[in-house]
Amino acid sequence: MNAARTAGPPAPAPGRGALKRTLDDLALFGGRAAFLRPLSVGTPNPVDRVRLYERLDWALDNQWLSNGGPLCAEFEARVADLAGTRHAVATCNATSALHLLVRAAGLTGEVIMPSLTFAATAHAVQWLGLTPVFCDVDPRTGLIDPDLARAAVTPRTSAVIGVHLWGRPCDTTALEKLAADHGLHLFLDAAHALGCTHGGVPVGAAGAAEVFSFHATKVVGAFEGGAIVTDDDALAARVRALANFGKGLDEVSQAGGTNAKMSEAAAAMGLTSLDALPAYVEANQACQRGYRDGLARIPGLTLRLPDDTERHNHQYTVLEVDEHVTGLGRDLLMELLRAENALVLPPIGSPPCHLLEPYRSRQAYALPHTEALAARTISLPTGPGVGPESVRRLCETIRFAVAHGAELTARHRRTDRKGPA
Ligand code: T4K
Repeated sequence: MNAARTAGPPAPAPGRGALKRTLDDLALFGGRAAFLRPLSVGTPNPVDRVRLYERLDWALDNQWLSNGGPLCAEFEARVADLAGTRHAVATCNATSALHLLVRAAGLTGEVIMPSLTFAATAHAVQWLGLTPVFCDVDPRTGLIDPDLARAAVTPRTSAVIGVHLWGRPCDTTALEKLAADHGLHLFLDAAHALGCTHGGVPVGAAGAAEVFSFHATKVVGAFEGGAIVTDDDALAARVRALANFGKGLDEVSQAGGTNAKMSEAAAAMGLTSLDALPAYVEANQACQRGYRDGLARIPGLTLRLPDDTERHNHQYTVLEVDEHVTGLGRDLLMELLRAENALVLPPIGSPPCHLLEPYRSRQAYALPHTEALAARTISLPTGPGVGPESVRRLCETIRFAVAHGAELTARHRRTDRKGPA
């Protein structure tokens, strides 16, 4: 990435309240914020604007702006290359990509998936009249537990969707066996896992197909975008046709279709963002190293870092807070950091799908590992806009807060009861 040409906001400057010595120094209790400008999770990664505008100019001159244009084809080739698959079909977003797979496979009835995922995984299925069935995760990984997925199979089950949550690949070998044993379709929601490997192999070729997201907040963004990657020639042709109003499908199998195509503008952005993927990964990794060093040996705090024997995009850094040890709950720690202008968020999957409507009022689930993880974790800012100094400052603030966990919680309760002065 050419930094000089990549205009973006400068890294968040420290506020005058950067150093915390007493509880009164915390912005939560009226002190000065540690960050002058907000330090956010989900800030889009900056792109080389000159290159982006060149590509947009080229598309405008070319007078071909959608419907499988040359930039879209180039984007698909590069995504397939990254995923190690024969095909990539670019779409307007990942939710539509999941819709296409549900339709292309002719799924019916129930689809098993983890509840610890973004709502889109479940909504994509229920929007088409199917029933998502949620199963619990392995508490060590936060990923779908294949044994529990197997236990959830009924005669109505037509598919399983595994999710590579936070870019950590789920156990596709066990899920493939489950699918084969029961004659089910297996799809993978790889929205977070572009550029990651599983057993040294790029994420993308497991199950019948995998789906990436290129939403603005993802490691590679196309403003909005998605892609289905697969080695199945027939499936690729079918989803491509379904994404384009069903054109090209023969009369007998005519299934109608939708419009889920990627525009040339999105492909221009996606390509320019892909150009910088190594730089994004490096920046994310530097943030993760900073968090690992800055939050080391704090009782009650655990960083859920990716497996370092695999290639990873390091986009999501998740911190787990054990309130019984810290004396400070996840929600209060988030409130405290947000007051400091560090706009941390619950990670993707919190709240989990089974606690969201329309699922919550339809069926009660007992998913203890999912609920525990969703309630105890925080997503920390990463990316080129964050920088080591911001990470260091954030870690210092967290360290200070946890060192005074019980005292801080008690004071917050008293302040809360009194209400605003
Ligand atoms: N499967 C999984 C596992 C997913 O995580 C997702 C999407 C999907 C499937 C479906 O993919 P797509 O159909 O979207 O391609 C956002 C994104 O809209 C969504 O793509 C993403 N996952 C999800 C985890 O996050 P919201 O509604 O939570 O976004 P929002 O508006 O609350 O923004 C999150 C943070 O990002 C905030 O701190 C603001 C910041 N932000 C956001 C945007 C859009 C920016 O700084 N700039 C921006 O342009 O869904």
